[in-house]
Amino acid sequence: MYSAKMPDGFLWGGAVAAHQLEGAWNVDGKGMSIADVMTVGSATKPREITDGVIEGKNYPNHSAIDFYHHYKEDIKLMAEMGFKAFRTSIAWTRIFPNGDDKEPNEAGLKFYDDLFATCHHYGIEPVVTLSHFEIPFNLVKKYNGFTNRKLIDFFVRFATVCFKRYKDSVKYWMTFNEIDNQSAYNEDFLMATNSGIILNNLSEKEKEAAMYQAAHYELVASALAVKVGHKINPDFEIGCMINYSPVRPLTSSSADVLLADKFEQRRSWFSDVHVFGEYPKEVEAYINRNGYRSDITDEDRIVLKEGTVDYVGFSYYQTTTVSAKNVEPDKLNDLSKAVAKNPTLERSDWGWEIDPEGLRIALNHLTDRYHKPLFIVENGLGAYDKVEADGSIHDDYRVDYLRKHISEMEKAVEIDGVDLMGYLPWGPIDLVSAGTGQMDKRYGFIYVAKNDAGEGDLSRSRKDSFDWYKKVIKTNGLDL
Ligand code: P53
Repeated sequence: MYSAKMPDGFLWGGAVAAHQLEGAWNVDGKGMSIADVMTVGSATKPREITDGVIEGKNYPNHSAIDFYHHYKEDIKLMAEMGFKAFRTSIAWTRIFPNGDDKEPNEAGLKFYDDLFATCHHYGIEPVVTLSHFEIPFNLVKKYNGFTNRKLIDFFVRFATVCFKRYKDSVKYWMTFNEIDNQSAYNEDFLMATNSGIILNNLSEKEKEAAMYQAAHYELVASALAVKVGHKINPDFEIGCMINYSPVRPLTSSSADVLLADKFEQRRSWFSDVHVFGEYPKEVEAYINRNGYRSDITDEDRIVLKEGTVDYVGFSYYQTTTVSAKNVEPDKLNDLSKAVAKNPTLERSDWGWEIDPEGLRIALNHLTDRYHKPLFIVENGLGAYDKVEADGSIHDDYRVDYLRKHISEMEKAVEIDGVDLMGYLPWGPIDLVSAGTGQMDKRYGFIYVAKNDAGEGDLSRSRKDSFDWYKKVIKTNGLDL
């Protein structure tokens, strides 16, 4: 298999999000977030988003893997693998429990002081997402989330407090996790997690309009944060974060090819605005034609231009295949309607298509489009693991998946000249799945004894993939 040494300083590590591992959901002054009102689901059953916390329901994020009290031992294990970087998010509700509070919560700020100090103790660079699917629930209820312009101020206040407090302990930042997920605006889960919008009674048109308006406010909030951040510390590297899935036509027909292009335009505009500071023509025309995003000011357009990002962070899980049999190119609105099954690819137990070469394609597309450094901040395979009688876990399927993806990544760097900052696969330690709320959909090199029903003593152990990834990092990617 192809392999190559990565450049010096390449950031090998892993990525998590606060709400998926910390637990301690109401400890030390933390407020309720959107993640705290999502029940457990499964591969076939969506998570329920409840109106507040309802007695008797199973909310897996409330306790998760209790990283809040185990982070020292967990970071130590990551250091043992040789991690150079660790991506996590700052739970907004630890800092501003209601989102619209005037003053931050000191106990929350202190937790991240200690976490980042622990990382630095082992020479691990923290990489921090500001908003990762954990908007304060009070902002959802009181303001309808990001459909309200006031949210810009609340987010910027939160970002500013974090930038000032962690000025010397965090260099790499991202503003909104997978901001482009909401292009599938009919999905309640994606609108709630991206923008804090509860859709219940909206028509499809209203949902789409809400998405374009909310995303606009998020992009303005992101640009303002980038500006503030660079003032606080000019050495900050502040990126955007998208869920990048290269698009391809199911057949070579012009209708399929045009649909694939339209799909790409309608999905990549979020990062276009982040990187170029202006809306692309196709999306501007689409928005105007439909009368969406009624509130955009001249001042907003200036802010977008002034707050462009330093790098493009992205998750890569799968490619997307589209068919004009599903939707004609000129009728494309909700992107999920265009998606077709790719007959050439295998799938995970959760139906996610597995396509390692797609990662090389992604790295090339993004480089050609943006001419910016790239950062792979998520990639990985969610799988069921089996614990043997002696406690060992032989996750060769995980190693196989990651090895193939890393090999393609190394081709992109070595052969295609892509400027890549690092590789942070998702969930180096087992955690709560965002999409399903399950514990048994596992990504980790480190196993955590807890299952979907919430049973287990939370003990940590090394899977076979632990030693494999350690070797990969030690050889800077040469020995896969
Ligand atoms: P889970 C949807 C589509 C692609 C990535 O996902 C997604 C989602 C939301 O589920 O989420 C990202 O846990 C996200 C992480 C998440 C990870 O991918 O559903 O940034 O929070 O855990 C994996 O298997």
